[in-house]
Amino acid sequence: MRIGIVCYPTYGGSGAAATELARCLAARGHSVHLVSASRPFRMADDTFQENLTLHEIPSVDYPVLRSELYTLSTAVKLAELIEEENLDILHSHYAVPHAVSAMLARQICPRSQARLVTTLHGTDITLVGSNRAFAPVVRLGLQASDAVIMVSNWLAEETRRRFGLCASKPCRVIHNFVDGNRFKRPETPVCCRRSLAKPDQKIVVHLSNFRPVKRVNDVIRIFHRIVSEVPSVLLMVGDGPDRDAASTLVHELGIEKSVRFLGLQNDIVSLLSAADLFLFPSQYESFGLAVLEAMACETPVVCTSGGGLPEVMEDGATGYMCAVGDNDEMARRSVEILLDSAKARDMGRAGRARALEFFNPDRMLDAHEDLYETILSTPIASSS
Ligand code: GMT
Repeated sequence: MRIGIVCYPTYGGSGAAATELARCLAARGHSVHLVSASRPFRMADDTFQENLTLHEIPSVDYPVLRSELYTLSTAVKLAELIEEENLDILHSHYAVPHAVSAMLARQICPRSQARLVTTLHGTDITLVGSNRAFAPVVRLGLQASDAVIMVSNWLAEETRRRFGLCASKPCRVIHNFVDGNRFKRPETPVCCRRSLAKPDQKIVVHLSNFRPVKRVNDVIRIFHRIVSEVPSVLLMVGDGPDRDAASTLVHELGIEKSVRFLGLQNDIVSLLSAADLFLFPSQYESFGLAVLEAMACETPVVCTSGGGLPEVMEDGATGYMCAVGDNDEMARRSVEILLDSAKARDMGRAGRARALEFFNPDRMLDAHEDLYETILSTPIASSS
């Protein structure tokens, strides 16, 4: 199949999931065109891959025109691809504005038979792209799609509740996946461990885009309790709007010697593999790709049970899930894992086993191919 995939390039789960999908579909022999405003961070390594072409959406720099034109620039780029590459499938990741750009692209190319697929990732539905006024735009994008994918059952339910998905098109849950060959703890301890912590210190890692939904101040408060019982360091990986507030709290609590803000990092596998614990106290997650990647690296997880996280984690087996905001319990469970190496090892192994069994690429790629074939054999969605 000839498949176009459009996603955000910046650090975040939807861009990561879309890039992994593009890579794996290309490896299966499909001709894949990945479209993004710049090189997606998960393609930071420059390795050439057969069947995979990257297309950059040009930015508009004429002074009269404003940055909102991203929607149109994307539509124009997608329309070019539809024409030039004769795409069978145009797959948007994150509804706003990609699903609408894809709809416009197909309207620009009325003879095209390209089918539109939209994968919803979470905040495009729950926060409606961070602005409630965009709800009608999301609805339009969903109506124009020939199929809709949601990354968890929880998100499917949220989407139904807020947008009442129609029965006239395939709407499927296809979970995110992790490539266990790349997300794998090395047999010898990762070398960065030595530079990150003293030999007697445990390493706790948090990785996110530091948005309010991640509750990064809870990460700091939980760690404050952990470090009073277990010699440890906290690595804060990522960046975002709540980074400064978290840094301020670190200073207020007097734990600045034990907390490092590492910013945006590409070598996530090394950091997750160096960790003794992955801490993720989110308000909710539609899925929680970072949790899955930590599990694949055999790192036990302490997280909340918000949103779709219970579909990824197995409480008591791959780590612990606690109520949102119950920092005492998350600290208690973290200390329990950090002080019991055998338990930490068993939970890490159970996490990897679960990741490989239920979230392996083959299973999810089969589900994507099946969906693509289904919509290619049915008429195009009428609302576009
Ligand atoms: O809102 C974010 O955290 C970013 C967002 C994204 O687009 O990167 O993440 C969402 O999509 C990820 C990939 O499907 C999921 O793993 C995250 O759980 C989801 N975030 C939320 O639901 C808050």
